[in-house]
Amino acid sequence: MGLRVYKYPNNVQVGSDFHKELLEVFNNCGLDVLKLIIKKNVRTQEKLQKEIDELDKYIKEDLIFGIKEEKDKYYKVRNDIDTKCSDLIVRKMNKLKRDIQEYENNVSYPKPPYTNKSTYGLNKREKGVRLDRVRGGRQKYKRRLDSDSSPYISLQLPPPAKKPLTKIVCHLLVAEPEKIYAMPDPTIPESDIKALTMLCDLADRELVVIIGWAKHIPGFSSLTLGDQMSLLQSAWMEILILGIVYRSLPYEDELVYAEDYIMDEEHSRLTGLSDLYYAILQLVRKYKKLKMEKEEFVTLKAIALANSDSMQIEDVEAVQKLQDLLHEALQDFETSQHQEDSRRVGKLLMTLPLLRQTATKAVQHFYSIKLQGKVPMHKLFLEMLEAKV
Ligand code: 1BA
Repeated sequence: MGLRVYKYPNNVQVGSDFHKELLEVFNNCGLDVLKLIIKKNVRTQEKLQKEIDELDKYIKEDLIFGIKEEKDKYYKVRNDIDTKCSDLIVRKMNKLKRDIQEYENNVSYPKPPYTNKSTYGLNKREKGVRLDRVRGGRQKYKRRLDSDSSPYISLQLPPPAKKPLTKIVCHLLVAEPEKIYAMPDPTIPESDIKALTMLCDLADRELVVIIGWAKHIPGFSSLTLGDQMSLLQSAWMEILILGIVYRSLPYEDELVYAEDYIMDEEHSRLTGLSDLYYAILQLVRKYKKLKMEKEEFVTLKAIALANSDSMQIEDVEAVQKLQDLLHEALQDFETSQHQEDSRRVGKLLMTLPLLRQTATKAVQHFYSIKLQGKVPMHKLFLEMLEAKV
Protein backbone atom coordinates (compact mmCIF):
# COMPACT_ATOMS: atom_id res chain seq x y z
CA MET A 1 0.00 0.00 0.00
CA GLY A 2 2.84 2.35 0.79
CA LEU A 3 0.56 3.85 3.37
CA ARG A 4 2.47 3.37 6.54
CA VAL A 5 2.60 7.00 7.41
CA TYR A 6 4.86 7.49 10.42
CA LYS A 7 7.34 9.90 11.90
CA TYR A 8 8.90 9.29 15.29
CA PRO A 9 9.72 12.10 17.70
CA ASN A 10 12.95 11.76 19.69
CA ASN A 11 13.36 9.35 22.55
CA VAL A 12 10.58 6.90 22.02
CA GLN A 13 10.96 3.87 24.25
CA VAL A 14 10.14 0.73 22.30
CA GLY A 15 7.12 -0.99 23.80
CA SER A 16 6.18 1.94 26.03
CA ASP A 17 2.61 3.23 26.31
CA PHE A 18 3.67 6.26 24.32
CA HIS A 19 5.03 4.03 21.57
CA LYS A 20 1.79 2.08 21.49
CA GLU A 21 -0.28 5.25 21.38
CA LEU A 22 1.88 6.57 18.56
CA LEU A 23 1.32 3.39 16.57
CA GLU A 24 -2.41 3.91 17.02
CA VAL A 25 -2.12 7.44 15.61
CA PHE A 26 -0.08 6.11 12.65
CA ASN A 27 -2.73 3.47 12.01
CA ASN A 28 -5.58 5.97 12.05
CA CYS A 29 -3.71 8.27 9.74
CA GLY A 30 -2.96 5.41 7.30
CA LEU A 31 -6.60 4.37 7.46
CA ASP A 32 -7.83 7.86 6.61
CA VAL A 33 -5.46 8.07 3.66
CA LEU A 34 -6.68 4.66 2.52
CA LYS A 35 -10.30 5.77 2.76
CA LEU A 36 -9.52 8.80 0.65
CA ILE A 37 -7.83 6.65 -1.98
CA ILE A 38 -10.77 4.25 -2.03
CA LYS A 39 -13.17 7.16 -2.49
CA LYS A 40 -11.13 8.45 -5.40
CA ASN A 41 -10.90 5.00 -6.96
CA VAL A 42 -14.64 4.48 -6.67
CA ARG A 43 -15.20 7.74 -8.55
CA THR A 44 -12.73 6.71 -11.26
CA GLN A 45 -14.30 3.28 -11.48
CA GLU A 46 -17.78 4.73 -11.89
CA LYS A 47 -16.57 7.00 -14.65
CA LEU A 48 -14.82 4.16 -16.45
CA GLN A 49 -17.81 1.86 -16.04
CA LYS A 50 -20.00 4.49 -17.70
CA GLU A 51 -17.60 4.62 -20.63
CA ILE A 52 -17.50 0.83 -20.87
CA ASP A 53 -21.29 0.63 -20.81
CA GLU A 54 -21.57 3.22 -23.56
CA LEU A 55 -19.02 1.44 -25.74
CA ASP A 56 -20.68 -1.89 -25.03
CA LYS A 57 -24.04 -0.51 -26.10
CA TYR A 58 -22.50 1.04 -29.21
CA ILE A 59 -20.85 -2.26 -30.19
CA LYS A 60 -23.96 -4.33 -29.57
CA GLU A 61 -26.06 -2.02 -31.69
CA ASP A 62 -23.67 -2.37 -34.61
CA LEU A 63 -24.84 -4.61 -37.41
CA ILE A 64 -21.56 -6.51 -37.31
CA PHE A 65 -22.54 -7.74 -33.88
CA GLY A 66 -25.26 -9.80 -35.60
CA ILE A 67 -22.55 -11.97 -37.17
CA LYS A 68 -21.86 -14.86 -34.85
CA GLU A 69 -18.09 -14.97 -35.40
CA GLU A 70 -17.72 -11.28 -34.67
CA LYS A 71 -19.90 -11.55 -31.59
CA ASP A 72 -17.83 -14.49 -30.31
CA LYS A 73 -14.64 -12.53 -30.93
CA TYR A 74 -15.98 -9.64 -28.87
CA TYR A 75 -16.95 -11.88 -25.96
CA LYS A 76 -13.57 -13.58 -26.08
CA VAL A 77 -11.79 -10.24 -25.78
CA ARG A 78 -14.00 -9.18 -22.89
CA ASN A 79 -13.44 -12.52 -21.23
CA ASP A 80 -9.67 -12.14 -21.57
CA ILE A 81 -9.86 -8.68 -20.02
CA ASP A 82 -12.01 -10.00 -17.16
CA THR A 83 -9.56 -12.82 -16.48
CA LYS A 84 -6.62 -10.40 -16.39
CA CYS A 85 -8.53 -8.09 -14.06
CA SER A 86 -9.51 -10.86 -11.72
CA ASP A 87 -5.88 -12.04 -11.54
CA LEU A 88 -4.91 -8.53 -10.61
CA ILE A 89 -7.62 -8.32 -7.99
CA VAL A 90 -6.55 -11.62 -6.45
CA ARG A 91 -2.96 -10.39 -6.20
CA LYS A 92 -4.07 -7.12 -4.63
CA MET A 93 -6.37 -8.91 -2.20
CA ASN A 94 -3.61 -11.24 -1.09
CA LYS A 95 -1.29 -8.30 -0.60
CA LEU A 96 -3.97 -6.57 1.43
CA LYS A 97 -4.42 -9.68 3.57
CA ARG A 98 -0.69 -9.75 4.26
CA ASP A 99 -0.79 -6.07 5.18
CA ILE A 100 -3.74 -6.61 7.51
CA GLN A 101 -1.89 -9.45 9.20
CA GLU A 102 1.10 -7.19 9.77
CA TYR A 103 -1.07 -4.49 11.26
CA GLU A 104 -2.78 -7.02 13.49
CA ASN A 105 0.54 -8.31 14.67
CA ASN A 106 1.89 -4.83 15.33
CA VAL A 107 4.83 -5.23 12.98
CA SER A 108 3.76 -2.68 10.42
CA TYR A 109 6.14 0.10 11.36
CA PRO A 110 9.88 0.17 11.91
CA LYS A 111 10.82 0.64 15.52
CA PRO A 112 11.77 4.14 16.68
CA PRO A 113 15.34 4.97 15.61
CA TYR A 114 16.71 5.15 19.13
CA THR A 115 15.46 5.23 22.65
CA ASN A 116 16.40 7.24 25.73
CA LYS A 117 18.32 4.18 26.87
CA SER A 118 21.08 5.30 24.53
CA THR A 119 22.61 2.77 22.22
CA TYR A 120 25.97 2.82 24.04
CA GLY A 121 25.43 -0.59 25.46
CA LEU A 122 24.90 -2.19 22.10
CA ASN A 123 27.57 -3.80 20.01
CA LYS A 124 28.40 -2.63 16.53
CA ARG A 125 26.19 -5.09 14.74
CA GLU A 126 23.14 -4.12 16.72
CA LYS A 127 23.79 -0.43 16.18
CA GLY A 128 24.08 -1.09 12.50
CA VAL A 129 20.75 -2.80 12.43
CA ARG A 130 19.06 0.10 14.16
CA LEU A 131 20.55 2.69 11.87
CA ASP A 132 19.39 0.58 8.99
CA ARG A 133 15.93 0.81 10.28
CA VAL A 134 15.94 4.57 10.50
CA ARG A 135 16.29 4.97 6.79
CA GLY A 136 15.25 1.55 5.67
CA GLY A 137 11.95 0.95 3.90
CA ARG A 138 9.61 -1.57 5.35
CA GLN A 139 10.91 -4.26 2.97
CA LYS A 140 14.21 -4.22 4.80
CA TYR A 141 12.41 -4.12 8.06
CA LYS A 142 10.23 -7.06 7.23
CA ARG A 143 13.17 -9.30 6.55
CA ARG A 144 14.88 -8.32 9.75
CA LEU A 145 12.29 -9.62 12.09
CA ASP A 146 14.98 -10.94 14.38
CA SER A 147 13.69 -11.80 17.78
CA ASP A 148 16.83 -10.80 19.68
CA SER A 149 16.58 -7.05 19.15
CA SER A 150 13.25 -6.19 20.73
CA PRO A 151 11.19 -7.86 23.39
CA TYR A 152 8.19 -5.93 22.16
CA ILE A 153 8.25 -7.52 18.76
CA SER A 154 9.56 -10.90 19.76
CA LEU A 155 6.55 -11.38 22.00
CA GLN A 156 4.24 -10.78 19.11
CA LEU A 157 5.43 -13.08 16.39
CA PRO A 158 2.73 -13.44 13.77
CA PRO A 159 0.73 -16.67 13.87
CA PRO A 160 1.27 -18.91 10.83
CA ALA A 161 -0.35 -17.05 7.94
CA LYS A 162 -3.53 -18.53 6.56
CA LYS A 163 -3.46 -19.56 2.91
CA PRO A 164 -4.62 -17.02 0.36
CA LEU A 165 -8.26 -17.16 -0.57
CA THR A 166 -9.23 -19.00 -3.71
CA LYS A 167 -9.54 -16.94 -6.80
CA ILE A 168 -13.28 -17.49 -7.06
CA VAL A 169 -14.00 -16.41 -3.48
CA CYS A 170 -11.93 -13.24 -4.02
CA HIS A 171 -13.76 -12.56 -7.22
CA LEU A 172 -17.14 -12.97 -5.51
CA LEU A 173 -16.07 -10.67 -2.66
CA VAL A 174 -15.14 -7.97 -5.12
CA ALA A 175 -18.36 -8.45 -7.10
CA GLU A 176 -20.47 -8.01 -3.96
CA PRO A 177 -22.99 -5.19 -4.60
CA GLU A 178 -23.17 -1.90 -2.76
CA LYS A 179 -25.52 -1.15 0.11
CA ILE A 180 -29.07 -0.09 -0.67
CA TYR A 181 -31.23 2.56 0.95
CA ALA A 182 -35.02 2.74 1.14
CA MET A 183 -35.35 6.49 1.77
CA PRO A 184 -38.98 6.28 2.92
CA ASP A 185 -41.09 9.38 2.26
CA PRO A 186 -41.79 10.93 5.68
CA THR A 187 -44.80 12.87 4.38
CA ILE A 188 -46.79 9.69 3.61
CA PRO A 189 -48.53 8.34 6.73
CA GLU A 190 -47.35 4.92 7.92
CA SER A 191 -49.52 1.98 6.85
CA ASP A 192 -49.19 -1.65 5.84
CA ILE A 193 -49.62 -0.64 2.19
CA LYS A 194 -46.83 1.92 2.49
CA ALA A 195 -44.50 -0.67 4.06
CA LEU A 196 -45.32 -3.35 1.48
CA THR A 197 -44.89 -0.85 -1.37
CA MET A 198 -41.50 0.03 0.06
CA LEU A 199 -40.46 -3.64 0.33
CA CYS A 200 -41.55 -4.42 -3.24
CA ASP A 201 -39.69 -1.39 -4.52
CA LEU A 202 -36.57 -2.42 -2.61
CA ALA A 203 -36.83 -5.97 -3.88
CA ASP A 204 -37.22 -4.70 -7.45
CA ARG A 205 -34.14 -2.50 -7.13
CA GLU A 206 -32.11 -5.25 -5.54
CA LEU A 207 -33.16 -7.60 -8.36
CA VAL A 208 -31.58 -5.29 -10.94
CA VAL A 209 -28.42 -5.40 -8.83
CA ILE A 210 -28.57 -9.20 -8.54
CA ILE A 211 -28.80 -9.64 -12.31
CA GLY A 212 -25.66 -7.53 -12.70
CA TRP A 213 -23.97 -9.45 -9.89
CA ALA A 214 -24.74 -12.86 -11.43
CA LYS A 215 -22.71 -11.95 -14.50
CA HIS A 216 -19.63 -11.77 -12.28
CA ILE A 217 -19.95 -15.36 -11.12
CA PRO A 218 -17.19 -17.14 -13.01
CA GLY A 219 -18.83 -19.36 -15.59
CA PHE A 220 -22.34 -17.96 -15.26
CA SER A 221 -22.10 -15.74 -18.34
CA SER A 222 -20.96 -18.66 -20.48
CA LEU A 223 -24.27 -20.46 -19.86
CA THR A 224 -26.92 -19.95 -22.53
CA LEU A 225 -29.05 -16.86 -21.99
CA GLY A 226 -32.03 -19.16 -21.45
CA ASP A 227 -30.25 -21.07 -18.68
CA GLN A 228 -29.05 -17.85 -17.04
CA MET A 229 -32.63 -16.64 -16.99
CA SER A 230 -33.99 -19.95 -15.68
CA LEU A 231 -31.52 -20.02 -12.78
CA LEU A 232 -32.34 -16.43 -11.84
CA GLN A 233 -36.07 -17.06 -12.06
CA SER A 234 -35.76 -19.99 -9.67
CA ALA A 235 -33.30 -18.50 -7.20
CA TRP A 236 -34.06 -14.78 -7.03
CA MET A 237 -36.00 -14.85 -3.78
CA GLU A 238 -33.42 -17.11 -2.10
CA ILE A 239 -30.72 -14.62 -3.11
CA LEU A 240 -32.76 -11.66 -1.84
CA ILE A 241 -33.46 -13.36 1.46
CA LEU A 242 -29.87 -14.48 1.95
CA GLY A 243 -28.90 -10.81 1.49
CA ILE A 244 -31.32 -9.73 4.21
CA VAL A 245 -30.12 -12.53 6.48
CA TYR A 246 -26.46 -11.61 6.11
CA ARG A 247 -27.09 -7.93 6.76
CA SER A 248 -29.18 -8.78 9.82
CA LEU A 249 -26.43 -10.82 11.48
CA PRO A 250 -25.18 -7.92 13.67
CA TYR A 251 -28.71 -7.19 14.92
CA GLU A 252 -30.92 -8.72 17.60
CA ASP A 253 -34.27 -9.95 16.18
CA GLU A 254 -34.41 -7.28 13.48
CA LEU A 255 -34.37 -7.70 9.72
CA VAL A 256 -32.36 -5.34 7.54
CA TYR A 257 -34.31 -4.89 4.29
CA ALA A 258 -32.17 -1.83 3.55
CA GLU A 259 -29.60 0.11 5.54
CA ASP A 260 -32.34 2.55 6.57
CA TYR A 261 -35.24 0.09 6.61
CA ILE A 262 -34.93 -2.32 9.50
CA MET A 263 -38.04 -4.19 10.65
CA ASP A 264 -38.62 -5.62 14.10
CA GLU A 265 -41.26 -8.12 15.21
CA GLU A 266 -44.02 -5.57 15.70
CA HIS A 267 -43.43 -3.75 12.44
CA SER A 268 -43.46 -7.11 10.64
CA ARG A 269 -46.74 -8.08 12.33
CA LEU A 270 -48.39 -4.79 11.40
CA THR A 271 -47.32 -5.39 7.79
CA GLY A 272 -48.76 -8.92 7.79
CA LEU A 273 -45.29 -10.44 7.51
CA SER A 274 -45.03 -12.32 10.83
CA ASP A 275 -44.55 -15.76 9.22
CA LEU A 276 -41.83 -14.47 6.95
CA TYR A 277 -40.20 -12.59 9.84
CA TYR A 278 -39.88 -15.74 11.98
CA ALA A 279 -38.67 -17.85 9.06
CA ILE A 280 -35.94 -15.36 8.11
CA LEU A 281 -34.99 -14.98 11.77
CA GLN A 282 -34.53 -18.76 12.01
CA LEU A 283 -31.99 -18.49 9.21
CA VAL A 284 -30.30 -15.53 10.91
CA ARG A 285 -29.93 -17.60 14.09
CA LYS A 286 -28.38 -20.53 12.22
CA TYR A 287 -25.77 -18.31 10.58
CA LYS A 288 -25.10 -16.44 13.81
CA LYS A 289 -24.39 -19.73 15.51
CA LEU A 290 -22.02 -20.68 12.70
CA LYS A 291 -20.49 -17.18 12.73
CA MET A 292 -20.84 -17.09 8.98
CA GLU A 293 -18.17 -14.99 7.29
CA LYS A 294 -18.54 -12.72 4.29
CA GLU A 295 -16.55 -15.12 2.10
CA GLU A 296 -18.98 -17.87 2.99
CA PHE A 297 -21.98 -15.66 2.41
CA VAL A 298 -20.92 -14.64 -1.11
CA THR A 299 -20.07 -18.21 -2.09
CA LEU A 300 -23.26 -19.63 -0.62
CA LYS A 301 -25.27 -17.03 -2.50
CA ALA A 302 -23.65 -18.09 -5.78
CA ILE A 303 -24.31 -21.74 -4.88
CA ALA A 304 -27.98 -20.95 -4.24
CA LEU A 305 -28.17 -19.57 -7.77
CA ALA A 306 -26.37 -22.47 -9.42
CA ASN A 307 -28.30 -25.02 -7.38
CA SER A 308 -31.78 -23.58 -7.83
CA ASP A 309 -33.28 -26.75 -9.41
CA SER A 310 -34.97 -25.07 -12.34
CA MET A 311 -36.95 -27.52 -14.46
CA GLN A 312 -36.07 -25.60 -17.61
CA ILE A 313 -32.32 -26.06 -17.89
CA GLU A 314 -31.14 -26.79 -21.44
CA ASP A 315 -27.49 -27.57 -20.72
CA VAL A 316 -27.65 -29.57 -17.52
CA GLU A 317 -23.99 -30.48 -17.72
CA ALA A 318 -22.84 -26.85 -17.85
CA VAL A 319 -24.94 -26.01 -14.79
CA GLN A 320 -23.50 -29.03 -12.99
CA LYS A 321 -20.02 -27.76 -13.80
CA LEU A 322 -20.88 -24.38 -12.31
CA GLN A 323 -22.19 -26.07 -9.15
CA ASP A 324 -19.01 -28.14 -8.86
CA LEU A 325 -16.81 -25.09 -9.32
CA LEU A 326 -18.57 -23.13 -6.57
CA HIS A 327 -18.74 -26.15 -4.26
CA GLU A 328 -15.01 -26.58 -4.72
CA ALA A 329 -14.41 -22.90 -3.94
CA LEU A 330 -16.33 -23.22 -0.68
CA GLN A 331 -14.55 -26.47 0.18
CA ASP A 332 -11.12 -24.91 -0.50
CA PHE A 333 -12.01 -21.90 1.61
CA GLU A 334 -13.02 -24.06 4.57
CA THR A 335 -10.01 -26.35 4.21
CA SER A 336 -7.66 -23.39 4.39
CA GLN A 337 -9.50 -21.11 6.83
CA HIS A 338 -11.39 -23.47 9.15
CA GLN A 339 -9.25 -26.50 9.74
CA GLU A 340 -10.76 -26.72 13.21
CA ASP A 341 -14.14 -27.83 11.85
CA SER A 342 -14.02 -30.40 9.08
CA ARG A 343 -17.82 -30.38 8.80
CA ARG A 344 -18.27 -26.68 8.23
CA VAL A 345 -19.04 -26.98 4.50
CA GLY A 346 -21.74 -29.52 5.30
CA LYS A 347 -23.18 -27.28 8.01
CA LEU A 348 -23.37 -24.36 5.61
CA LEU A 349 -24.92 -26.40 2.80
CA MET A 350 -27.45 -27.87 5.23
CA THR A 351 -28.91 -24.40 5.73
CA LEU A 352 -30.01 -24.26 2.09
CA PRO A 353 -33.25 -26.26 2.52
CA LEU A 354 -34.51 -23.71 5.05
CA LEU A 355 -33.54 -20.93 2.65
CA ARG A 356 -35.51 -22.62 -0.15
CA GLN A 357 -38.50 -23.15 2.13
CA THR A 358 -38.45 -19.52 3.30
CA ALA A 359 -38.15 -18.19 -0.24
CA THR A 360 -41.09 -20.32 -1.38
CA LYS A 361 -43.21 -18.91 1.45
CA ALA A 362 -42.19 -15.36 0.54
CA VAL A 363 -43.01 -15.80 -3.15
CA GLN A 364 -46.43 -17.24 -2.34
CA HIS A 365 -47.17 -14.45 0.08
CA PHE A 366 -46.17 -11.67 -2.31
CA TYR A 367 -48.01 -13.40 -5.16
CA SER A 368 -51.22 -13.23 -3.16
CA ILE A 369 -50.52 -9.56 -2.40
CA LYS A 370 -50.16 -9.01 -6.14
CA LEU A 371 -53.53 -10.71 -6.75
CA GLN A 372 -55.22 -8.38 -4.25
CA GLY A 373 -53.97 -5.51 -6.37
CA LYS A 374 -53.53 -2.96 -3.58
CA VAL A 375 -49.74 -2.69 -3.66
CA PRO A 376 -48.05 -1.19 -6.72
CA MET A 377 -45.23 -3.36 -8.04
CA HIS A 378 -42.51 -2.72 -10.60
CA LYS A 379 -42.16 -4.75 -13.76
CA LEU A 380 -39.11 -6.86 -12.93
CA PHE A 381 -40.44 -7.87 -9.52
CA LEU A 382 -43.82 -8.78 -11.10
CA GLU A 383 -42.12 -10.75 -13.86
CA MET A 384 -40.12 -12.76 -11.35
CA LEU A 385 -43.16 -13.41 -9.16
CA GLU A 386 -45.11 -14.65 -12.16
CA ALA A 387 -42.28 -16.85 -13.40
CA LYS A 388 -42.03 -18.55 -10.05
CA VAL A 389 -45.64 -19.50 -9.30
N1 1BA B 1 -33.42 -6.83 0.20
C1 1BA B 1 -38.09 -8.46 -0.05
C2 1BA B 1 -36.89 -9.07 -0.36
C3 1BA B 1 -35.73 -8.28 -0.41
C4 1BA B 1 -35.80 -6.95 -0.16
C5 1BA B 1 -34.57 -6.10 -0.21
C6 1BA B 1 -30.12 -5.52 1.05
C7 1BA B 1 -28.24 -3.68 1.86
C8 1BA B 1 -30.21 -4.94 2.30
C9 1BA B 1 -38.14 -7.12 0.22
C10 1BA B 1 -39.96 -9.41 -1.32
C11 1BA B 1 -39.37 -9.22 0.03
C12 1BA B 1 -39.26 -10.44 0.87
N2 1BA B 1 -32.42 -6.09 0.68
C13 1BA B 1 -31.13 -6.48 0.57
O1 1BA B 1 -30.83 -7.51 0.05
C14 1BA B 1 -29.07 -5.19 0.21
C15 1BA B 1 -28.13 -4.26 0.61
O2 1BA B 1 -27.32 -2.76 2.22
C16 1BA B 1 -29.26 -4.01 2.70
C17 1BA B 1 -36.99 -6.37 0.17
